[in-house]
Amino acid sequence: DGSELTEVANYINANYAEPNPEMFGAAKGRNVIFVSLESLQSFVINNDMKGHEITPFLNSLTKDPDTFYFNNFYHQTGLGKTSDSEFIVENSLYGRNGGAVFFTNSGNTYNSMSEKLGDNGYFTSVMHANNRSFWNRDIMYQALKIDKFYDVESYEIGEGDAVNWGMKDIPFVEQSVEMMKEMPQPFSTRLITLTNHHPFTLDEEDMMIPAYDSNSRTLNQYFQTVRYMDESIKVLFNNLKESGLYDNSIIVMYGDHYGISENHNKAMGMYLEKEITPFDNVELQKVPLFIHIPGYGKGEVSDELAGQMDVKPTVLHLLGIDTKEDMQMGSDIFSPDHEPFVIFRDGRFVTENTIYAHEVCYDKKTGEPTDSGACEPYIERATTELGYSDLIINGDLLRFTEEDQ
Ligand code: GP9
Ligand code: MN
Repeated sequence: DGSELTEVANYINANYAEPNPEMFGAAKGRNVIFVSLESLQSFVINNDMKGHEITPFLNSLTKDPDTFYFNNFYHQTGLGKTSDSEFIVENSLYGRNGGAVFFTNSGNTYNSMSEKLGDNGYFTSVMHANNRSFWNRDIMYQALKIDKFYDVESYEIGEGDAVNWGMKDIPFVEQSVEMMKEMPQPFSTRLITLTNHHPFTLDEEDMMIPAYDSNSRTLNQYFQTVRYMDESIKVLFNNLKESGLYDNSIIVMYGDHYGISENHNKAMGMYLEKEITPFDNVELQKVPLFIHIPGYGKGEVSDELAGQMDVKPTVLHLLGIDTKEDMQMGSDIFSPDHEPFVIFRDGRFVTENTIYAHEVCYDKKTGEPTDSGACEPYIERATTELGYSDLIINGDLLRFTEEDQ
């Protein structure tokens, strides 16, 4: 009821971070092109596999003056995988603990990023070459007030254009840019890539680097599909430049969730040359975040500790859109008041000095268990925050905020 909402709102207000005046509105009026990078983890960035660069294009972006690359950024998804990442980025709220919120709460009222962008004159969409009902997207996108879903029916999948789960990323981005040219501007769209999906299979002609040779076929092939996805992002940038859309857009790209599960710890340990502990498993939940602002010139590699929850306020502030009244769990990464604290859906968390996993408090620097006192205050905060997010979703509390906004 209303009193629950007040309690949650008080918590959220107390954690609000004022935008950085230098960044607020830095991309005002521009199109926003989000790219959900399927299963991309940060460990491959600026790394090599037997001397082969795995992500040459993304690596070049980490050194690009128009790009902010966040190397200390975590996914916060649960069982809803890609759909959870979409939910988090749209709402700055947590998904569900034991299932996909896209299925369980698609009838709720939300105050999504797409809705806010729509209110600010944007045409909003998602582009993804899969069936529209997968993850219940067709229904949830209505609740999120997304204007249009370019699903598999919007694409022409010619001979040799599909592998693994469906359309290959390169023809997908090529056709997506063609459709972007027809969108009313300013627009916001989210491209959801697919080729780098378990079980990471690829046609031989698309293998640009060899497979790895551990006991895990999954990890062995992962490097090759990541390399292919990286190539598709290069194609995306080139085609955006050719289309004339590039200069008046920003491109925000993030890994949606892990690709290599803990079942492959042994192979992962061989690649990273260390034994994988629960501490390392938390660190392996890092996914890349790139914010590319053509012409900006003052980008950098940032090690600010942040998570997917922070994307919504960060991007809205870049566009000069206020979030002071929003029921959001994240905060603007560029804000001087941004709090370095990332909570996972399962209760694990990361702070500046500690990592908490399976009731053990680890020292961030050594990776060794430490006095639980260092984690204690954050354990309560994590429980509170997850609980408040659940309260909002289970009680459909945002329906009470609609009228007075
Ligand atoms: C399917 C794609 C992959 O449409 O988003 O889903 P995932 O299995 O990663 O959640
Ligand atoms: Mn996914």
